[in-house]
Amino acid sequence: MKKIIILNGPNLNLLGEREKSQYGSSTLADIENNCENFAKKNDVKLSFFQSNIEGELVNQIQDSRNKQNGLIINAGGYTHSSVAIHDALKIIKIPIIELHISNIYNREEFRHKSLISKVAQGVICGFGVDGYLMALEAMRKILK
Ligand code: CA2
Repeated sequence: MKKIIILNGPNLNLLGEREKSQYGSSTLADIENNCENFAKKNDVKLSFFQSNIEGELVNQIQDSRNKQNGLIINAGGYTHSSVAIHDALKIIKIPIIELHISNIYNREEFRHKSLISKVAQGVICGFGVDGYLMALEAMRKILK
């Protein structure tokens, strides 16, 4: 059974509480439930991790290198600034998909740059929380 980890960065623990016009009304728990349903149907073992702390995300990425077959990451605001997360992702040798709920390219200029994209196999953004399921389906195909 393939193992996939879904990492979420800062503030994504507050999904569904505010900025619903940008990020929708689903909570992170709703997203995890939808992903678990996908996992059950597709014989995938999922893990989830969310942190507001850059170093904790780096630790989790490092831990994933020998334990997971694929990694999906919404690094939140760290997408645009974190050399440490970029470096950690570059070191691991498993496929990586970058994910964003919103379309970062039709928002503020500072969101147009991603340090994650350089080390990701592919990027899904702008499809709302459905993007998590799209990323899982893409990862399932990569790992086939
Ligand atoms: O669109 C995305 O998924 C983002 O990664 C979300 C990040 C943002 O900094 C990126 O540019 C794009 C921010 C997540 C903030 O989440 C909130 C949740 C509830 C209320 C307010 C913000």
